[in-house]
Amino acid sequence: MTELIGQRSTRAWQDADTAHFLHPFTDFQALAHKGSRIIESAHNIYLRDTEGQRILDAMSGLWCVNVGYGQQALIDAATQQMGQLPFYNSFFQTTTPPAVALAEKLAAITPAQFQHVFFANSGSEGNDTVIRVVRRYWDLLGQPERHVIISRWNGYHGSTMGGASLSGMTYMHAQGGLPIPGITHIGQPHLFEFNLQRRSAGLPTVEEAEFGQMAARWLEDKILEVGPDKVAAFIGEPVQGAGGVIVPPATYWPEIQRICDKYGILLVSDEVICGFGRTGSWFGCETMGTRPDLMTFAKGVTSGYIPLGGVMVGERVAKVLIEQGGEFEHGYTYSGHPVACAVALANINLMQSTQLIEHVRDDIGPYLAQGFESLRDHPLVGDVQSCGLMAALHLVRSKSSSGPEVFDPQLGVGMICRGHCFGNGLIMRAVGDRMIIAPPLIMTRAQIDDMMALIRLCLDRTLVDLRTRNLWV
Ligand code: PXG
Repeated sequence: MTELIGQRSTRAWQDADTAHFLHPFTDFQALAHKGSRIIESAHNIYLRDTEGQRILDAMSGLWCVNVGYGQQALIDAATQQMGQLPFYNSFFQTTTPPAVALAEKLAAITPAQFQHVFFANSGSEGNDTVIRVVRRYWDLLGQPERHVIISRWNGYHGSTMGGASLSGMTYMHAQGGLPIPGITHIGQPHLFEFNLQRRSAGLPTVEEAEFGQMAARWLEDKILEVGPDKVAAFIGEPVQGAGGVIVPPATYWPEIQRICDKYGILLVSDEVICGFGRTGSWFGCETMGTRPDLMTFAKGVTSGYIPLGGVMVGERVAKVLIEQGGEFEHGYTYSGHPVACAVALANINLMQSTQLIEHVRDDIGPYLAQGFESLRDHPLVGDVQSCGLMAALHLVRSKSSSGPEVFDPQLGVGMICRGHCFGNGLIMRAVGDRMIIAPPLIMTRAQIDDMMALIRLCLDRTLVDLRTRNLWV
């Protein structure tokens, strides 16, 4: 491999990177000025860059390397399948053993209503498939006017035209005339932000349980506004990932389920981040107690070793597509790619044989939650949330008795903190001033201890830095 790619200095890689590679979600000029960090290898939970620095990857690549780096079973599965059959399609009444075996395995590990899967290559493609499936379902039932899909502001569902439209990121919509028609958004169940707004409006704050119900009822308001006979589906992430690890109150999802049931609206759980153990169950909907009709997955299905995504189609929908649908005019060249499916199977088998879900649910999930709770005493930490192996802390300017006060977003305090993390060998993501992690599920308690110590160190350095810059009073 290194023979094909060749050895170069960090600088040489950076120059070629700038000359030819347009990175995703990147200000190209700013990156050209700064130069990329080049990640060369990885093992377990650690990355190594071309400068020889070891970095604790508390983001699992990008929310995906659930089993950690260097798992031989996944490498062997890919190698074996590459040799035997690197590719064949599943379009013209053909199939391949890895795709069939994975479909069967997914039917076994997902909630009982899921017996069928449609394969894609990413979460974005999975969510585009969701739009196609949902609209086809209502067409087949003779309700073609039921095309509106409700999503949430600050939810993330991908970057294709469909995925970005479902996403509630206004800065994405601003580029390219999005959302596409028939997609509308409601507020997110973000208690910290909601209460900040209440306080600044001079209104009393709201308790968590009450807020969960309130935020769910925004869905009912929207359904009534659009017209119940026009709404096809509601989509949401069990815990919002890219939006900043926003864990909804326990009262939120049961109320959402009740509202979907009341109006006969399809419930779509976007499990691209929450699936495959992240929340301490196989799927986030199990942690949150919902019964989705469709479930998007990607990332953790292969632990990111190779691209694969898809949609689990519940029997309510599958029955209609199969029995009444005729040909479904949708699919991707690589739907059911045999190498990706073989790696996914090895990944799921490894998760089962090592009882990785139980490890998160019973041991390190609660242990991480404890660690994060202990950060509440830090002067910069105004809020803490966690669920399974994902967690967030909100950086604040002060914590007076009347409630936390946030920094001016223009100051980029989250990015300053992220800089200290990078500098100290820790990958932690900043979403505004919310610092988030989603580390590999294989972490041991000792590794969590090391990570927590690093996080505290980086918070301390951030505080010193803010004082030096006169941003902390
Ligand atoms: N749904 C969810 C819930 C996601 O988190 C997608 C769909 C799209 O998946 P693909 O495979 O098309 O990227 C995602 C992806 C971030 C970040 O900055 C998060 C994602 C992707 C890129 C960046 O946290 N999540």
